[in-house]
Order: sequence, then structure tokens, then C-alpha cells
Amino acid sequence: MTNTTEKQAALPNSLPRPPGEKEELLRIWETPSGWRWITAVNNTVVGLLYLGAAFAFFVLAGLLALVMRTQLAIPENDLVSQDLYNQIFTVHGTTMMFLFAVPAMEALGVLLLPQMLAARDLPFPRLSAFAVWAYIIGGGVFFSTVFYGLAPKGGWFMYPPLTLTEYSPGDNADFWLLGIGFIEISAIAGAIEIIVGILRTRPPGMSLDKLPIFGWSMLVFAGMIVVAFPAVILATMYLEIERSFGWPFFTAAQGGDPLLWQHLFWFFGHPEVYIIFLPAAGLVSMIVPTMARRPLIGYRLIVVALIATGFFSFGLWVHHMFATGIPSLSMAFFSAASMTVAVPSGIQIFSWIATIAAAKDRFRLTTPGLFVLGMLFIFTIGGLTGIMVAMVPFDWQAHDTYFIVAHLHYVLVGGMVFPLFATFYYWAPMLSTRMLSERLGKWCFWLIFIGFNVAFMPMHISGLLGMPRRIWTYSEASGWGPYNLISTLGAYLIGAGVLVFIVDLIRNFRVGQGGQLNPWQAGTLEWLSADLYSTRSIPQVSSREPLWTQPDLSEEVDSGQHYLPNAPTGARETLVTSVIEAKPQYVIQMPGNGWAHVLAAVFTAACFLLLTIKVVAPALVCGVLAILCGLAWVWELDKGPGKGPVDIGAGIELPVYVSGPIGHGWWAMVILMVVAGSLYLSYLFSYLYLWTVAPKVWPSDAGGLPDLKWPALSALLFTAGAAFFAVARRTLPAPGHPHLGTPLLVLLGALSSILAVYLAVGCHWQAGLRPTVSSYGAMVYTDGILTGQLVFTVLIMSLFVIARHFTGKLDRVRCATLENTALLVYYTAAQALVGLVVIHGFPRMIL
Ligand code: HEM
Ligand SMILES: [Cu+2]
Repeated sequence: MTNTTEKQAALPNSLPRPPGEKEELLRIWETPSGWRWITAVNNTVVGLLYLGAAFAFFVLAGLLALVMRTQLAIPENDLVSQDLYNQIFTVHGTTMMFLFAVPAMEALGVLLLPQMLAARDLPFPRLSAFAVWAYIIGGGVFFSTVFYGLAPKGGWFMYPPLTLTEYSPGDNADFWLLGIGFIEISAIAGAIEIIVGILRTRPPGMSLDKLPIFGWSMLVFAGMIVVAFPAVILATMYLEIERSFGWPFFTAAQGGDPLLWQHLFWFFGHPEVYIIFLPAAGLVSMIVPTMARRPLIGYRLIVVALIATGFFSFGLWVHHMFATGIPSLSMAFFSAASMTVAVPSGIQIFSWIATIAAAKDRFRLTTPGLFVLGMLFIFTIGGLTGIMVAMVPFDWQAHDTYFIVAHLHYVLVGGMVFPLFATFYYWAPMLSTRMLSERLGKWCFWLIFIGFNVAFMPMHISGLLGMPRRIWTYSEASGWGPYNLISTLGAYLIGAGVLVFIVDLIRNFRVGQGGQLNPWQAGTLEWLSADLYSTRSIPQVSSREPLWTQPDLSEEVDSGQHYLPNAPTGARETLVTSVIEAKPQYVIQMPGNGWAHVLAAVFTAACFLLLTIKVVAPALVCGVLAILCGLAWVWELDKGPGKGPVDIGAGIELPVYVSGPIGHGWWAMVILMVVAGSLYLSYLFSYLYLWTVAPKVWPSDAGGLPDLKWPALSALLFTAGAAFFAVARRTLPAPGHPHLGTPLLVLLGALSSILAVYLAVGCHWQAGLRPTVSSYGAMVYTDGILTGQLVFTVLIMSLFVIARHFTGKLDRVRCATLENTALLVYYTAAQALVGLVVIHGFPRMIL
């Protein structure tokens, strides 16, 4: 590989470029027309669809908010029944948090990142397409439950015991559990794409310290999703299993504890607020410098603040539980910690203010600029009331009153909705042939801004006057009437503002790349002229605002003078660069449009939904079909070396196939292991937590415990399974010389893992333990489920690898498939061994 100085010397490439290059790119990246566009696999198309769907959910949940506000406008109103009101606030909260806020941010990542990184696409475009379809189908079904009385009523955090079958019979709660579990999975899929994309597909020269702040914020965002979401997935699993099969995770009489739900939920739910806020802050950090026409003040400090926020926010979940009677020392600790997390947010706010104050000429009060200022105002108020509720005595006073409703909307709307509207107005010209209207934009801003404060400011007062949240009506005598009437009027003003935006969108937005180029004179790469293949060539970057410091860049990139001006393999491809310094490493060949991922999403959704209404056999059929579609999809992923090294310009030749830790597939697998690891840690936490709550349901003499020889044998088999795979990798044949050794070892590896799980679980059954009797039994068998899932995946992947072998697609060079399977096997063995030690060791230790 060439070194950097040579590279720079060779750029820009000499002209003219061979004719037809641009036409070929256009052809390769074309989006299918008509109804076939649903097969599109391109982050620009998919990202727009994603964003549109998220915005639609915002509007729908907003309409529900208007219904609630109308109901509360006057005392003793009976527009909606209490039961319906409960459904409405649950669906409003759940939709806003899960179907709007997080997906909107992921959508922006999928849409903006490839352009900001001038990457042809992020590395797993089909994964994002799958995530989007899964989300649209799952979300749509979940939302529609409110129309036929099937919506859950437990509030967006669904606390048991209220959500257990005794108190929430029927399928309502199951819709929440399966719907949300499903959407979390799609969020994780998106997060993997974003992490690998940011770390590996930056343009040459964009070292990590030149990454646009939005990239940093998305990196922290996606990292937090990967760590936090598994906890809630596990919690929803517990609750669904308890509801369907009666395993007592949350029922106190059998050693469960409803607080377990709260711990797991808030371990996710608190970071969730920052998961929503951080990318929004990243967006603001991109808009402010442009409107101030100068680089952001304190870039490095902001990066540190972003990482610190991500890190600290995990320590804070307990502050949602101050009113649950936890020990006061831990309350003091979490109270202090809750306040510290305000510091990094403060750093960012000061940096924006400093940049605005130091603006060249004047800060431009365009619509995006106004929304940023509105955000500063509203979010700061929300932060201040947040510090108030972080104080334990005040929290006891305000807990579950409208003060909290006001606080949470100031934080969420200020921290996320305002930046989002700024984003719409700011980035629309990147995608549209026509800018949004500045005149309508100002109307939109003022209506939303004034409406918001009119709606939510009075809630602080009604809250302090004692109005509890989640009540569907109240008496005249309470004195809350006037405040509620004002709130409701404000809510309608917000609605009017959103309507103005939609009108603006319809009047002025035309999809199609290549509107007015860089209308705000911004400095980052997304403002290069771009098409569906992103930029014509991938630029060599030398600063944080390349368009400000490299005046000829736009023209050079457009005429193909930078990297990869053509399509050397004749298919979709992008450049992979090194993690820190962004040196070119290889060229990925990427998938084109197709049906497999769409069908996989449809069948996965169908499987989950059929399970919800307990139609088991068709659900299983859909599950199998989903797996088959998934296999068809990955079958063509590993395209193999095919072509030798290709020329990407500037005298650099790069391979088109790699395996091992340099490959992007390897990275995705490692992140997936972090997801699994986080899930398992949440499980271990639950195990120990339930033991501290109900030690008496744990074995008190060795009688009920299986003989130690079984777990020992199981451990041996897990280790053997891993060893078989390690050897299998060594026996890979040279290309064109297959032999049966490799598939045989793979099969043995999978089989011994299966036998290992069978022994690990079966021995408890033999010893008489049943999962429905006590939380101890439930925990033991849950370990079996978690490891069993992994082993099931290992089995499917092993069969896949074997099929690859027999079709001549597996050898010493083309080995990424086997490598990824082996990684999963090693992880599975490690998790299983930890599980065996805990499940069989811990009860003996405490005997
Ligand atoms: C912009 C206009 C909005 C209005 C007028 C509005 C109004 C309301 C109202 C009236 C409630 C019910 C309070 C209660 O009865 O306890 C509520 C709850 C809630 N809202 Fe909003 N909201 C808006 C936007 C948002 C946004 C953007 C988010 C999140 C991103 C959000 C998240 C929530 C949550 C999490 C709850 C709690 C639901 C629960 O208690 O289960 N809201 N909202
Ligand atoms: Cu919190």
C-alpha cells in the first residue's frame, strides 16, 4: 500500500477521465421505478423513507396528544372514556419515544452520514433497508391498535404488576411487548450499520479528529443503543414469558419482583433520553457554525462531552426510582450523579453560544438558526427543572404530577423536536431541487415556539397545584381548569405550526438530487454535488471543513479527479479506510436492490404479530420463511475475491476482498457480540437481583441441584465445539481443492454445542426443577433460552457454511463466512461457560 505523501502528490488525478464513467455509475446506482422501488437498497432512498415514516409517526402521536388536550381542556369533560384515555397516552408516549424519536435519529444517520462521509453508501445498506421495513410494518400495526381498543394501557413504561395478566388481561400488553421488542431489534440493526459506517467508510484523510460532530454524536448514539437496548429486550422477554407461560419473574409470591422491571427498563430508559438528545445536539453543532460562518468553538471539548454523556448516563437509572423506597445512601449518590450529567450538556450549550457570539458578520437568523435558538431556550428550561427533580425531596413533591409532564416535554421537544425542524429546513436543499420557504419557515417556527410555551409552561403550575399525570378528567373544584384550557390552546398552536411545515413541504420540496449547490455556504462534504451514488469521486480531505479550506474541491470531485471515480468491479462499491487515520484499505462490493430483505422483514413482522395473538403454527411458518429469506440475502453477501486489486486513482491499488479483523463483516459480528454480551449481563444482574430479593426460593440444600458431572460435561462439549471451529479454520482448502475435512469439523462443532445445551438444561429438568414454580427456576431456564438461541443461530450458520463449501464458495481465501460463524461459536462457548459457573456454582456457594 502506498503511503500518504505519495498519495497526496498524485491527487488530483489527471484529466480527462475516460468517457462513460459517470453514466456507468448512474446505471449501477439507479433506483428501480414504480412499485419496485420498495426493493431499493440505497441509503439515500431508504433514509428518506425512514425519515418520512418517523415523521408520520410524530404527526400521528401528535394527533393523539391533541385528543388528550381536548379531553382535558375543561373540567369533567367526557369526550373520551377513561379506558380510551389510558390507551391514548400509552400509545402517544410509546410512539413518540420508540417510533418517532429514536427512528428519526437513525434515519438521519442513514440519510446524512453517507453524504457527510462522501461514501458511496454505508457498509450494510441492505441491513438498513431491512430495519426500515421491519419498523414500518411493526410500528404501523402497533399504532393501529389504538383504533380497535387493543392498545396497551400501562403507560409508556409498562410497569408490572399492572401489566401482568391478572391486571391487564387480553392481548393489549402483548402488542406493546412484541411490537416494541421487535422495533428495538431494528434499532440495533441500524446502530450496527451506523457504527461500522462511521468507523470504516470515511473518506481518505478524514481522521477521527476531522469527523463532523454529527458523526461523533451518531457514534455515541449507536454505541449507547447497542449497550442499552438489550436490557429492555430482555425485560420485555421476561414479561412476555410471564404473561404467556407463567414464569414468575415479577410476581412477588413466587420470588419475583416488579422492581426488576423498573431496574432493567430504566437502565435503558434513562440513557434513552440522551440517546435521543445526543444526535440532535450533533445536528445543532453542524448548523451553528454554518449560520455563524466560522468553525465550531471547542470541537474537542464537545467530543469529550458527547462521550462523557454517553458514559455517565448509564449510571443514572436509579433516579427514576427515588419514590420506590431504595436505600438513602444510594439515593444521595444517584442524585448527585444525576446533576453531574448536566455538565457535559452545559459544555455543548456554552460552545454553541460562544460560536454564535463569535459569528463572522452576524449569526444568520434563517429558519434553521431560529429553531436552534428556540432549542437553546426550551432545552435550558427543561434542564433546569431536571436539576430540580434530581433533588430527592423535590422529586417526592413533584413525582407523577404535571410538573414532570412539563419537564419531560421541555427536554424532549426542546432537545429533539426543535433540532429536527432545524434539520428539515437546513438539509432539505441537499436532497431537493427546491429549498423550503423561509417565509413559511418563520411562521412554522413562531407558531411552534409560542404554542409550545403556552402549552407546557402552565403545566408546571398545575403540577405544583397537585394535578397528577395520567388523569383523564378532574373536578371543577380543583382549580386546575384555567391552566388546562391555556395548555390546550397552546397545543393547537403547535398543531398549526406543524401544519404550516407540511404545507411548505408539499409546496416546495421536490425529491431529486442537485438543487442549488450549498445554499448556506456550509463547510462539510454533504454539500458537494451528489447523486444516488453519492459524489462522483471520493475526496481526499485535509481539514474539518473541507469546502471552506479546499476551494477547488467541489470541482475536482465532480470531474472525477479524486478516488474511485469509476466502478472498477462493475457493481456498487465503496472505499473502506482505517479506523483512526482513514487510510484507504480496500474496496467493498455492495449489494444491489432486491426482495430478500423486504420479504425477511414482512415474515419477521408477521411471525411476531401472529405470536402476539397466539396463532402459533402460522407464526412458526412465518419464522421459518423469515430465516430462509435471511439466508437468501446473506448468500450473495460474500461475493468473493473475483477481481484482483483495483486501481482507485492516485496510483493506489486496493484489494476487493479481505477477511479477518480488517473486514467490515468482522466488525459487525463483534458489535453483535457486544449486544449479546450486554443482554447476558442484564440477565446476570437479574439473577443476582432476584436472589437478593427472595433468597428463600434459591436451593437451600444440595438436594434439588443436578449432579455436577452434567454441567462439567456440558462445559467440555461447549469447549469442544469452539475447538472444532478453530481447527476447521486451519483446514480450509486452497481455492479449487475442496476436501471433506472442513464441513465435517463444522458439523461436529455445531452438534457438540447442541448436545451441550441439551445437557445444561436437561439436567435441571431431571432434578425436578420447573420454571413456573419460583423465580429461581425461571432464571435457570432463562439461561437455557439465551444460550439456546445462540446455539440455534450457530446451527443455522453452520449449515450455511457447509452449503457454501459444497457450492465451491469456501476456501482459504474466501473464508469470511466461516470466520464470522467461528466468532459466534467462541462467544457462545464463553457465555455458556459463564452461565454454567453461575447456575451451578452460585447456589452451592450460598448453601
Ligand atoms: C408536541 C406536542 C406534544 C403534546 C401537545 C404532548 C402532550 C402530551 C400529553 C397531554 C401527555 C399526557 C400527560 C398525562 O396525561 O399524563 C403526554 C405524555 C407524554 N408525552 Fe407528549 N406531547 C407532545 C410531544 C411529545 C414528544 C415530542 C415526545 C417524545 C419525543 C413526547 C413524549 C411523551 C411521553 C413519554 C409521555 C408520557 C406518556 C405516559 O405517561 O405513558 N410527547 N404528552
Ligand atoms: Cu433519567
